[in-house]
Amino acid sequence: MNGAESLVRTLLKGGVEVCFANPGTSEMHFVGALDRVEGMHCVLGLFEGVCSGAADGYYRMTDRPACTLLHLGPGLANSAANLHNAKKAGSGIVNVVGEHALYHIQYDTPLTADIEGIARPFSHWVKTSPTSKSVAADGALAIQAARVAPGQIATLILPADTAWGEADGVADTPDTPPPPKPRKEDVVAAAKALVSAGKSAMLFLGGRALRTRGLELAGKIAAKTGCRIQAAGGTARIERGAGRVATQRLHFVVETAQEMLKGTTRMVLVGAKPPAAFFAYPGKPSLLTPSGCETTVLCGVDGDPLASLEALAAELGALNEKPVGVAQAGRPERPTGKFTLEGLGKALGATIPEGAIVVDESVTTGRGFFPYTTGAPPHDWLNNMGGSIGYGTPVAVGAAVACPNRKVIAMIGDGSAMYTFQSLWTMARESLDICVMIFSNRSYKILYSQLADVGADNPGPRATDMLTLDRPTIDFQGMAKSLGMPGAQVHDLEGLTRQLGHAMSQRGPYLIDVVMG
Ligand SMILES: Cc1ncc(C[n+]2csc(CCOP(=O)(O)OP(=O)(O)O)c2C)c(N)n1
Repeated sequence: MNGAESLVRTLLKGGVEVCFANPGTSEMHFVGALDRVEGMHCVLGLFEGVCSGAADGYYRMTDRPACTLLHLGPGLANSAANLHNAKKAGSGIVNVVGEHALYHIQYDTPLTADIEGIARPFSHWVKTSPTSKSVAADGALAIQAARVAPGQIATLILPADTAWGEADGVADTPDTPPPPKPRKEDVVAAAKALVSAGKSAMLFLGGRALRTRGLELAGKIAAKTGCRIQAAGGTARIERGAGRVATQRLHFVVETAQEMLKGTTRMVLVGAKPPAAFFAYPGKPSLLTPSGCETTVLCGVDGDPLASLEALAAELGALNEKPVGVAQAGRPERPTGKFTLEGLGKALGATIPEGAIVVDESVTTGRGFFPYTTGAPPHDWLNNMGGSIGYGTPVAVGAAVACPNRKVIAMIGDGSAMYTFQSLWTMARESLDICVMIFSNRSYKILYSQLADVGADNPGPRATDMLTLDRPTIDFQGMAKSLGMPGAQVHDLEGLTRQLGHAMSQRGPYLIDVVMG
C-alpha cells in the first residue's frame, strides 16, 4: 500500500466519506487510490472555491467533516475565501493539499509556494507530512482536529513522494476531546441575569443553539422568565418552520439591529459572540448591545450550546414549561403581479417543501423573507457567516450531497452568483436536487447603501459603474444551460410561483432567473 492509499483508507475509517476535489499532478496517487478503495464519494469541482464551499455545506448538514483535494499552493489559495467562510461558520473540513516531493522543492519550479503559509490563516491545524509512513497517522490527526467543536479547518499537506512511497498501514483516528461542559457558576449567573431582568433580558443564540432542541429549550426558558429570544446575524444553520420555536436573525443594517436589541438590559450569550456591526461606519457604534446592557457568557462559540441550554433550563426549573413562540403552520397566498421583495418572500413561503434546505446568499433581496416562511413546513436555513460572497452555490452542492433526499433551494444575488457559477456544472453532473434562484437586479445593490453609510455619498458615473451589472446583462439561463442545468427566466410573480412549483415537483437541478432589473 502506498501513502496515498493509506490516507484514503484512514479517512474512510475515520468517517470521512466524501471528497470534493480539484486535483493535479501531485495528487494523482490519491486519485489513483480512489479506484482501489471502495467507499470514498469523490465529487469534482471546477474551481477550488467550489470544493471548500461544498465541504462547508456538507458539514453544516451532517456535523461530519468531508475532505477536499487541492492542488499545491495556488489550488489552496483559490479555495481560501470559502475556507474563510467555513471557518467562521464553525465547519469542520480536512483539506488534503498536494505538494512537490520534498527533494524537488529546492528547484523552485512553477507551482512551488509556501503552502503552510497560505494555509495557516484559514486553518486551525496545519501539517506537512514528512514521509509515506507518517501520512496515515497525520491524516488521522487531521480528522481529529477537524472534529473539535463546533468544527475546525485541518490542512494536511501531502508531498508527492509521501503519496507514492511505501506506507505502514491504516491509522485509527483518536477521539476528539468534547467541548467544555457548562460551568455551574456560568449557569447560575445566566439564570440570575434572566430572572432579574425578566422581559428586558435577552437570550442571544448562535451555532447549534439554533437547532430544534436548542430553540425549544430557549422557548421553555422564555416561558419561565419572560426573556426575549434573538438569533445572531450570522448563523450557520437555523432549524425553523411550523412546530419549531421561531426566531429572527439580527439585521445587517446597524439602525435596524439596534432597534431589535432596544430595551435589553441583560443579554445572555449562548454559542454566539456579542452582537457587533458588520463594518465600522463613521459615527456609528461597533458593538450593538444597548448602552448599559450587561452581557453574560453562558457558552462561547466553541462551547456546547445544547448542553448549556439544558443546564440553564434545569437551573430555572423550566424543563417542563411549554415553549413560547412556536410557529403555527400556515403559508402565504401565492402572490401575483410585479416583483416586490414582499412578493418574492411570499412566493418562497407558498412553495417551499417540507425538509427543504435554504442556502441564503440573496444579500439585499431576501433579508425580509423570514416572516413569510415562519409557518412553512419544517426546513433549514443556512447563511454566510464569513461575508465573502460566492459561498451560496458551493454550499448548496455540499448540502445536497449530504442530504440527497431533501430539496435544496439556493437563493443567490446575481453579483454573488458570478463568483462560483461553475458549481452549477457539479450540480448537473451529480444530478443534485437543487433549485438555484438568481435575483437578477443587475447591480451590487447593497453597495449603494454602503456608499452612503460610510459617508461616500452622491456617486458619480464612474463610481456607479463599479456597482452595476447591466452592461452587458448576464444570461444566467443560457450559462446554466451550457453547464448542463435546465431552467427558465421569470419576469413577474405568477411566473415565479409557476416555476417554483415546477422546480419543487421534480427532482434534480433547476435554475430560475428572477429578472428584477
Ligand atoms: C469576496 C468578496 N468580494 C467582494 C465583496 C463585497 N460585496 C459585498 S456584497 C457585494 C455585491 C452583492 O451583489 P448581489 O449578490 O447581486 O446582491 P445585491 O447587493 O444586489 O442584493 C459585494 C461585491 C464581498 N463581500 N466578498
